[in-house]
Amino acid sequence: MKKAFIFDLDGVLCFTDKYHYEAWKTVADKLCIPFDESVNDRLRGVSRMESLEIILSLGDKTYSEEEKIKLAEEKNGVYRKLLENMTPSNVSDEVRRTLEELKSRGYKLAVGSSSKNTPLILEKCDLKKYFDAVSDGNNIKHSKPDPEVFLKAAEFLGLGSGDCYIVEDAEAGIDAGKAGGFTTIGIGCAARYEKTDICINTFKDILQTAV
Ligand code: B16
Ligand code: MG
Repeated sequence: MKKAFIFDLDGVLCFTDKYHYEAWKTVADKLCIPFDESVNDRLRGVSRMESLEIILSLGDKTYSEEEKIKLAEEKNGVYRKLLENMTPSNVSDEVRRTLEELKSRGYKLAVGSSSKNTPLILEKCDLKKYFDAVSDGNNIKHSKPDPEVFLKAAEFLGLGSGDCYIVEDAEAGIDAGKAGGFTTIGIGCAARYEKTDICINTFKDILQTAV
């Protein structure tokens, strides 16, 4: 029997996609690069700098490292301002009740997110209290699909990858989970991905896995 669940943040516990979209669109519009929801979907679970590379590849200009860092900082500035609007109401009762039920069944819970803004999001949404460990973009060198963020989360819990489920919405996150030897649970886009081990429709379906 597994001992823990490691949750992706954006797209699983809460939804910041619209903020990422708005912030990247500000940068893309300034550079006259076409940007829409389908491009935004390709950025799920992908690090900030890799997301920028994907957006810049849709334009025809090349940028120096310095320019790229400035563009990423600009996006993050807009994004963090938007995150300030988040409140605990941005996390559903379904998510909160499921996390509480998993804890009462004795499971350890952790966050495994590519985002360097994880501490701010957890604080704004009052989510920190549910988790025994947090592994995020601030403690890793390699972003998803590399398994580092999840392996670190398991290490912080004092467990091995065989003891933990990963819950993800992004293909890059499922690839990361599989590469690390975890059992993966996919929701949203990841529930339609052929490499996902267990596909669920809605967050509380996790409870059927955790028997
Ligand atoms: P930041 P997750 C990911 O979070 C997002 O899905 C992805 O769109 C974003 O680019 C990445 O975090 C980095 O975020 O710019 O805040 O460091 O899905 O792994 O929780
Ligand atoms: Mg995600």
